[in-house]
Amino acid sequence: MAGSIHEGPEFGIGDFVLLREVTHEAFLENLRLRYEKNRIYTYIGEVVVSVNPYKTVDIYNQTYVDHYKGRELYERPPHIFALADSAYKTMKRKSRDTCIVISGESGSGKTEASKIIMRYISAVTNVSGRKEVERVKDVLIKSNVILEAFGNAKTNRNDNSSRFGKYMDINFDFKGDPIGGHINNYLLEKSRVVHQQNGERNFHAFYQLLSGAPDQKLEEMKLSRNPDEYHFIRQGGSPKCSTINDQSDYRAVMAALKTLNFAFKHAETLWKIVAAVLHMGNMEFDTVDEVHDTVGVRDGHKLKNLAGLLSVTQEDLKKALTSRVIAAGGNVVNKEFTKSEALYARDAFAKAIYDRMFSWIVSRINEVIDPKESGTGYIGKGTVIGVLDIYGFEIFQNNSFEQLCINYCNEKLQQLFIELVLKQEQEEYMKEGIAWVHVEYFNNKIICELIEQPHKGILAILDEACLNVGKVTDEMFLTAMTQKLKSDRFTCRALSPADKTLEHSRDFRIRHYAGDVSYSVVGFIDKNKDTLFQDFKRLLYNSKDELVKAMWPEGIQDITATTKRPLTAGTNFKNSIIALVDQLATKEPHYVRCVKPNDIKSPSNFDEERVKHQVMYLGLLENVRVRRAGFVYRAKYSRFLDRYKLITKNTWPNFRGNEVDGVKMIIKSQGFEKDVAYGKSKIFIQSPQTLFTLEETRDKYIPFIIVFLQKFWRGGL
Ligand code: AD9
Ligand code: MG
Repeated sequence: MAGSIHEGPEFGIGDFVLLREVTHEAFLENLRLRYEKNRIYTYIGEVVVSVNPYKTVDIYNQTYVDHYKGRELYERPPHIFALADSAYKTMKRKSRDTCIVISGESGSGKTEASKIIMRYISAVTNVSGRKEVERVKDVLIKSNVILEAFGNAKTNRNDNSSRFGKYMDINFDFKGDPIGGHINNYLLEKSRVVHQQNGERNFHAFYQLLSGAPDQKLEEMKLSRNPDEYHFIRQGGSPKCSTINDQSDYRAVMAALKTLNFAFKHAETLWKIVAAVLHMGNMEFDTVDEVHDTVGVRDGHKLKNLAGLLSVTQEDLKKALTSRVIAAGGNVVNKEFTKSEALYARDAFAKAIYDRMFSWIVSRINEVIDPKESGTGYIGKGTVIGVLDIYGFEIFQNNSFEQLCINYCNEKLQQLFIELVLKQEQEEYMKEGIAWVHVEYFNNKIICELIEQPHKGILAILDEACLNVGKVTDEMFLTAMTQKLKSDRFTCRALSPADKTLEHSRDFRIRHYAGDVSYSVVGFIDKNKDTLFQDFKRLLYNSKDELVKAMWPEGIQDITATTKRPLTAGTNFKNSIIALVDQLATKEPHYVRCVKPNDIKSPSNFDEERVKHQVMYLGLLENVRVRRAGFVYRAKYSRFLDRYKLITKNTWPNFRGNEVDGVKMIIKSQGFEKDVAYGKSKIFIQSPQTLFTLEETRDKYIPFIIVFLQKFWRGGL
């Protein structure tokens, strides 16, 4: 591991900015070459491009930590540790809040990257070995185990796909030691609780419970070990996953719950809720009154089990599953469900209870990692490093409301990337008093607006449709969109007469920055409204289990009480993403751009087409162009002098004058005066060729310097 800008030609080029020509071919060739040599990281300036190796690469051990600790980005070959260290240094030295934004499509390695970063930060902090800080580090890392168990699932893109977005702030004290953190979670894909596409699984927790829990516990919960017995987790037809060991993962979750100080009875309740959802999926209903089309619960035993797990009475549960109370004109009437209404209500109930449990887990983790509770004695919030690991852009066979939210979120992050990277460049040039050169790039702002614009965007039209209770169908929402949206990024298949007969007639299509996605409009209104009958809320509020009760405080409300209409799921999500982006924009950003080498999870397959597509939509080439447009390289005068002083006699071995003068002497000696600009604190170099030549010249002198130093040490000089 040589400490040089070049790793040697056999490893390609460590920084894309130094490519001889900026073309897709050259970019891909370099990325492939490095990937094949297990060099999975490459820079674009300060941005790290990471290619998922799909195998264990031994580059995260202590030797590597030591190698990168406290070093500058360019001193060592590209590595995510260097980026983590850079964020850490900025946070510590400048007391600036920083953030690391990790983006890339599903399965490209974002979650792994975020964990590697956290482990690095953990490895380089708390040199004095304070016990409380060690506990904080342990808790921060173990919290992932719990969140992944309940919030990740096997999808057709990734065996451990994050089905929620996560932004985690890590707080540091003035010494630079972690003292706590805070997690914001974004929209859990709760529809997965009741339905999975072919080849996919439900959240890991379900399978972990069935495989890992002791016999006695399963008996108590009236569960069998066989996942195929449960409607909610067998629909994907693939309960086993070769890369996942549910049994040992269950034990790891139990250990993590302990580390995070979850009360034993709370941990029990979490598993009881998971079990309850499994039983709920097997609840069936029979029509009991043909005339009024009303239903009853088919199996009394199942009802009893479920009531037991939720600590509610069988009577109340039965009522909530088969009817609801409606307040009409001041009167309260009981409306019995039809069979399809009962099934719909059952699914809504299962999704809500799981979703609420997940939110509770996050809030409980937040209590545990709250810096004030850390025992480190630190009072303020200190400085933070935020790590964003959010679900990647995804295109499935069937895309629904959740995919729209996920892809919208990725549009917003891309937008932030464009703004910040360009903004940062511009600011740097201004600060240094150097003229800015404009670069053309694709700005995806129009797509963000298509989705989020107040009154006019897709989410606003959807909200409007949701206001008209019971009257508007998904199809009417589709028609409203086709009438109101005027964007070449939006098309509706139904508009084409030829397509009307196809099963996709209820699709609309968005040309996202990362590709075209067809969304089926079916279920949009329902998912956006996201209503759960008050009857269920009251049922759970009346649970004898204090945790279940605490999760449903609004169950106390009377059915006749008029309450404000809650925000829709889409608007809630939009608001939280806008708040997130605003928050990120206040911090000094660092970027990891993850690339997925193939769709078959293979460690040795570099699928040129797939990678090219990602390189294009991530705007990586534009990123290189922006960096090169003005100047490919910039460095503080002191650093430049240090590195290249051996090139001229005037500056070697020691230059005693003004640093800028020394740098100018070096540049003049090589005849590069026309290719550089002198800023206030940094030298800027325009063409990569200049930098190559400087590096080559430096390499040429190094053997002489070694001889010189050897003589010097032997006293021969
Ligand atoms: V999603 O948007 O949550 O569906 P991610 O988070 O981008 O997705 P993830 O980090 O989960 O992807 O990576 C997918 C899989 O790739 C992991 O489970 C590992 O098996 C594999 N992977 C990713 N990065 C690395 C790595 N640095 N070293 C080894 C890796 N394996
Ligand atoms: Mg992930």
